[in-house]
Amino acid sequence: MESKTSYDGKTVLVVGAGRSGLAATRFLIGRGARVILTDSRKREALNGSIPTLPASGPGSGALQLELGGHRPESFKRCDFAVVSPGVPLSLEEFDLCRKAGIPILSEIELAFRHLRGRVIGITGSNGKTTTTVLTTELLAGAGLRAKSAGNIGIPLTSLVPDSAPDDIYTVELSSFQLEAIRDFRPWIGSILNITPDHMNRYRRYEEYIDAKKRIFMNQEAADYAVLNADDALTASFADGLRATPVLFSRLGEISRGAWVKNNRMVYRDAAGERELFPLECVRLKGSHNLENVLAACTMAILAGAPPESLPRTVAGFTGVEHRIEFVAEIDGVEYYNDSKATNIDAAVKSIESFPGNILLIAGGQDKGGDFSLLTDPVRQRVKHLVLIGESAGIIRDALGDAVETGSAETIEQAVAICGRLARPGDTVLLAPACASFDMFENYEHRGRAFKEAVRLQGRRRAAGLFPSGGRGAKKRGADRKRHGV
Ligand code: UMA
Repeated sequence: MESKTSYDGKTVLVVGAGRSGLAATRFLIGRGARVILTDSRKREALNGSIPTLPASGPGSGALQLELGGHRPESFKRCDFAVVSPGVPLSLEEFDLCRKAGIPILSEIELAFRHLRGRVIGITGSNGKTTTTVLTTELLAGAGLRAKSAGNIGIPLTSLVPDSAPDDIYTVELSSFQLEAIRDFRPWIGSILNITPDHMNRYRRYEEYIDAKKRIFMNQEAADYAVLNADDALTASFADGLRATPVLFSRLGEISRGAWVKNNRMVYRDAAGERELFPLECVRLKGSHNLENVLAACTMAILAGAPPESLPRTVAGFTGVEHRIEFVAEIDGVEYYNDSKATNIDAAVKSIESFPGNILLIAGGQDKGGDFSLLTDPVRQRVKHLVLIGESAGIIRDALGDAVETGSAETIEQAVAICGRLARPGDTVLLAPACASFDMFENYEHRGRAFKEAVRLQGRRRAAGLFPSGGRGAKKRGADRKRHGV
């Protein structure tokens, strides 16, 4: 990895002025490049996030903005282009780069070319963020210098300047980010699982799978490919990789990696089989989260964490914001925020994490998935469904009469409806199965809005303003905050 390359005299086109584009712009200007930053949105729509540069001195005159649309000439006259994850490579203007032989790199690729330290790359349709954060915590708990980055919300480029050879970067990777890598080569790469997602960006499911598989394309035998033995598709990738495959399984025995034996997590490698910890140590809800813990432990051990250092961190890990996050208990009803359940499979897993009596809030921007896959879990565990957002009609049609269904204009209204209908022992769950962009800036914004609505409801109940379905029920620590489960 070249860490000191200068871009003096180079012109770089950065496409997309979101978090990735801005981080790439700052980095490139710091290395002497002249940057053309372009975004289809106008300046007013970009929330004032466009960087300002000094009028004179280093960096002055290095930034040219092209907002409110993309100018074809810029795609023809740059040395290379850096594409943000949210910008599809099918964007017409990129054909101009391709015709002129101009490389198009993802922000992750740019970062990798300069990063000092080792990279653990984690992708998959679901569980990426939880696994990324837990892996980082397991490594830190073992005294290693680990940091999370990537799709989790921290552009990898922003960490390059302070990176050091001893660092380990646990990088959450989306299929979008992997589409435009060239040399990116994680020391440890993992695909946790694959189910259809982002079908509004890909023409065929295979294209999405192929994008995910790119995580392994530059690996060599000294690298590791960590795969889920319980997911037939990802397990099948083990054959034909140059990297050394290491598997994890919650259902069966495997020869190398982490698995479950007699309700205990064990790890087996050339040194033999070791018990890691009893499953009761895992505080996260749902079998999908057990897979995330297995994956994280496997990667942490491969990256040098002593197995005996893991139980303490696992037992203290209560999850990540917006992923089946416990928000409050109000009048005996528990509220959970799973705003990150942005696809159908994630919503199914979320619903299946609870035994039943769920009041579900779902809906948002449709990504082209098959909502009828929600029918069985909803029929079995959901007692009332409140739909929000653009996709409300499509979901209602797909689910038919599977459950009593209502709708709401806002998330506050949806929480209020659920609060009225819920009885003690019930669970109100936000698991949208959709993207958030029709009503919110992103899923974090949606999750925060949900949590605020729940807390408001708690305060109103405490003030006796609204009678609840659970009125008269013994209040079990109303609004008791207990993040994660
Ligand atoms: N834009 C154009 N031209 C286009 C399309 C978009 O200029 O043709 C512009 C938009 O107007 C916008 C910018 O591109 O201003 C958006 O770029 P972006 O969506 O890539 O936003 P970033 O802020 O850079 O966020 C991205 C990831 N976003 C997406 O993949 C959609 C973030 O993941 C990630 O945290 C961040 O980089 C840092 O790495 C979010 C996400 O939703 C959480 N990811 C998807 C998911 O998890 O399902 C993949």
